[in-house]
Amino acid sequence: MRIDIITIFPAYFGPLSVSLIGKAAERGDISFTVHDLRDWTYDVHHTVDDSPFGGGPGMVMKPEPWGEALDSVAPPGTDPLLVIPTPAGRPFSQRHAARYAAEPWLIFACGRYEGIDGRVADEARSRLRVEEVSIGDYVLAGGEPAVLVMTEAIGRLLPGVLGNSESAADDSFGFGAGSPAEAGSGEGGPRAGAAGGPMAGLVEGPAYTRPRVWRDRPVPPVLLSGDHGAIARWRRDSALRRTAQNRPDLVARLIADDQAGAAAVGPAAGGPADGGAATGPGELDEHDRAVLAEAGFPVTGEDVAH
Ligand code: JD8
Repeated sequence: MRIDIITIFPAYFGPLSVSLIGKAAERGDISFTVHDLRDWTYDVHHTVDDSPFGGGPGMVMKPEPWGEALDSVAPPGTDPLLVIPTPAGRPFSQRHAARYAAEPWLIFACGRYEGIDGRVADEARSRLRVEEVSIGDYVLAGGEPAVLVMTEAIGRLLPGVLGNSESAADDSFGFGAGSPAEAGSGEGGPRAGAAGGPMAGLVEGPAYTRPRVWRDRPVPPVLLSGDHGAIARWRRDSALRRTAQNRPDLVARLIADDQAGAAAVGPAAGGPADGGAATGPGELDEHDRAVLAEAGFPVTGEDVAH
């Protein structure tokens, strides 16, 4: 994968040379090129900003340096995906990360000040695929930190980047029935669904390692049992409880998907009268519903059946 980054703070991306992304770059799995936007300015001050038309606080990034930079980095006839971080963008999610990881070439445009003149994205859309994304509902001072976040989320999904002890298969927020290709183009984050791993639509529970007892705190005994079925069940329960505690929005989506799913396979849809053993990933089984009910999310099978 090729990644180009255009910024007025090239030094911000030193961290790309460390940890697993740095090793991936060393191996050539990812080729990073960081461009200084000021290279496309010609006045003695290498000016990249100017005051906003219509008044208001702060400065706006001028269109000319950006136009020339994008013409140079993505010459006519090339087809990179241009990603512009902005607090006004679509919520970046694991789905975006998976879809972007399937792209051969990404360009990230890092804005600063009050943002980039709006015509730059419009002009770019006349010849490139352009996506404006936000990494979260808080305000940063520029796009650079968002690009560091996204390059890590994308890079770790590339083949060979994660060590074999790690796997992205059962990531939190694993997306559901939809393929990565659907990711991002349509609204909405991960959807617990058939294709997702055991953690589809959930956040993970806590993890433990040696010593078995630390400061009089033992590791949950089931994890030492060797009973992989019981361990998997315990981990899913732990994930359901933590998701209910910290991400009620994800539980609401799980329940909605489960009801939608059951509606699709339930008696009304000619499915087995008992709604069938709801064991598919993303579907809630009786045990899941009991755990969620105990965590404050009463989901009776009845709700699902009708
Ligand atoms: C790009 C300029 C700063 C934003 C005036 C503060 C993403 N989740 C996110 N929060 N903030 C950003 C982000 C902020 C940026 C730029 C991304 C370019 N700023 C501006 C508007 C208000 N200042 C982001 N992704």
